[in-house]
Amino acid sequence: MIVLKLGGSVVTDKDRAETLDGEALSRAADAVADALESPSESLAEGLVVVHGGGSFGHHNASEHGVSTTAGTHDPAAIQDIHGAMTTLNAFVRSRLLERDVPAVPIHPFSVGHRDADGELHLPTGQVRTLLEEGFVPVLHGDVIAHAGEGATIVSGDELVAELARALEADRIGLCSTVPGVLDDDNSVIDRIESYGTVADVLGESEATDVTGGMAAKVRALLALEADASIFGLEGLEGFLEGEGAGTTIE
Ligand code: IP8
Repeated sequence: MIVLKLGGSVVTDKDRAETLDGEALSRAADAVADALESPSESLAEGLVVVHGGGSFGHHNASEHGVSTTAGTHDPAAIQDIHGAMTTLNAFVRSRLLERDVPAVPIHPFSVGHRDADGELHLPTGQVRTLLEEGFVPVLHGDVIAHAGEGATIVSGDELVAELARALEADRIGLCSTVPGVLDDDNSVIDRIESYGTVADVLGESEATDVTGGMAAKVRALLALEADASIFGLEGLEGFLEGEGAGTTIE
């Protein structure tokens, strides 16, 4: 099966609070619907979609000083962050449903938690059952119960890694605002087999928010069994149809 992350900055307008990028979201939903019409071997075994926050959730989280490690005990803060993310989740699912993709919600706040070491625990029985019953579960970055911290943030990327491990995904796709992992000349790196080969381009010293984010993504994906790809919206349908797209991380 395939675990697909739709980046928050792909499907929302990052510059305006709680605003969709409706056109991008429709393109993504079209690509998913088209690919599901004649699914590749791994897609036929199921698709789980995870989306990030973009202009939903992140500003609420920073307003309340909540991060993946710093928690809150304020139920109003949890409501703000979770509410923004479930609103975005409903938009994502309705675009998929409009195209007859059998999308159903799973809200991580209601099912998972972090232990006192910050490790994420996400039961996947319902995801597995929904997949077997032909649904496309749609999860999202969220707030999550955290032992000793109240509730912290769980990112879409963490959920993707956890789901891919637990469900033994064949392929993982991260649909991002860039066409892949870029080298110094801004061209897409075709394949990454070890972090050492790309450490210079993704290195901490030059890390802006975006490259820092990409470095963390590449490290996390290298640690997983399944092949992963990072690509832009234009690569989404090809990826779902089984073609190589953007950068493949082995
Ligand atoms: O955009 C974060 O998810 P991400 C979700 O995948 C939040 O980092 C801020 C609640």
